Amino acid sequence: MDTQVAIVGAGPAGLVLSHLLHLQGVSSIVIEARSRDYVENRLRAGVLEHATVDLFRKAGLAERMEREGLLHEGVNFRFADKTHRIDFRRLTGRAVMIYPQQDIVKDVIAKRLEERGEVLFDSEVFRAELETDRPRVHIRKDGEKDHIDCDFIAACDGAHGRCRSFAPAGALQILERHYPFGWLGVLAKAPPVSHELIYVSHERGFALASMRSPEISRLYLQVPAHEDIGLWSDNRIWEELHKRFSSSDSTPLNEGPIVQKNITALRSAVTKPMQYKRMFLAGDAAHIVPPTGAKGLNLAVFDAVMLARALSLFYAEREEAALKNYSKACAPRIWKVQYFSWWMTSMFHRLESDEFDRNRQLAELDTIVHSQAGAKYLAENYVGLPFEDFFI
Ligand code: FAS
Ligand code: PHB
Repeated sequence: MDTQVAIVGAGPAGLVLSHLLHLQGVSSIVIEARSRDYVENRLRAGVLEHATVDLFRKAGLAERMEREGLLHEGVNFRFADKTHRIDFRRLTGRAVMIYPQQDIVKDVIAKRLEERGEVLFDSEVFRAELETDRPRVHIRKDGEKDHIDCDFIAACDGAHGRCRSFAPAGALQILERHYPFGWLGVLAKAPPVSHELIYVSHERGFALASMRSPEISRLYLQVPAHEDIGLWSDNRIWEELHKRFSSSDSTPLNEGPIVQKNITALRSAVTKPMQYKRMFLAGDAAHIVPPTGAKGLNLAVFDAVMLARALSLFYAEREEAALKNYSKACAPRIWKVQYFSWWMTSMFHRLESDEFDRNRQLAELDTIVHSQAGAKYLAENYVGLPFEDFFI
């Protein structure tokens, strides 16, 4: 098989990249290790920044999102027994959209296949030859081996992807932070308690009330890192959620059957540079953020835009500068998003610290919700910093 860009991974980064390249007449093949059914039902993120929504609209990917997505013009912070609303619309003129990541994956796969794009499922990339102007990607599918020759490889294979390891030792450096806690996430058939998200900073730990639809709640609890999910019966989960969400100005959470629960460790990581020869990293393959700032998916889309633009310029004008400069061009936004995600995480989670730190945390939250400048700063970062339009 032969193509211009071999894209490893059918997550948001790989799929959006493939679609944007298609709009610019650049061919690509997406190679995905898992089945179509698996990637279309994998529970992940749910908050879309303003710029991500804008891009999907311009790229013709927004039809179902417009119908089923939930526009959120604000968010709620609950601490010290009170709830405070941050009004995104008043502070920034913009909003976020709640639309499940697996629905984005479903929509973009359908669009690619509708446009006769190539997405190879159940095909794992296990090796790549990079020391050449025509890289070769080696694939294993149903035990059979095959390969794709291409001009460029887009490594969009996620947090645990192998593509990074195809670069020689020392070529890529990973800067990272591990947090001493994780998130126990549940999906429950229970109407959300509020029409907007509620972030809680409680003595017992962080909690978050999000949603997937007016019938489905997505709820999170801070738990110790490496916690065994087996220790958390559904009853214990609801008990702990009620304790952390209770405040003098709130209504109790609605309970319902828990249809999915898992624990995710929290980590911050940045790979630099995001390229080696003709292989370019995008999305979680290049950087990981703790989900407290709801940025992972949005940063993956940002990378896809930056890489699609650089590759399109190469094919349109044989212009290599944007490709050479890809890592440098992405770095400022990646570090701003890393900072915001780290900041939200350290502001809301119970740290193994003393009462001084706890009171400092509460004062920080109080400052944010009661200072116009503080609330505006948070709102600007939460709805997402604008990124240069792909469609210029
Ligand atoms: P993805 O991980 O989505 O996609 C990578 C793809 O590459 C996968 O489909 C994988 O199967 C494939 N792949 C891997 N190795 C391969 C190989 N060798 N050959 C072929 N294919 C290969 N963000 C939030 O904002 N909110 C959340 O609640 C949230 N929850 C998360 C929960 C988990 C468990 C994880 C890991 C992330 C979560 N995130 C969340 C962040 C998430 O949204 C990511 O940022 C987003 O999925 C990144 O998209 P991609 O970079 O496309 O990577
Ligand atoms: C989610 O809806 O899954 C979600 C929302 C906000 C976050 C993280 C996850 O910060």
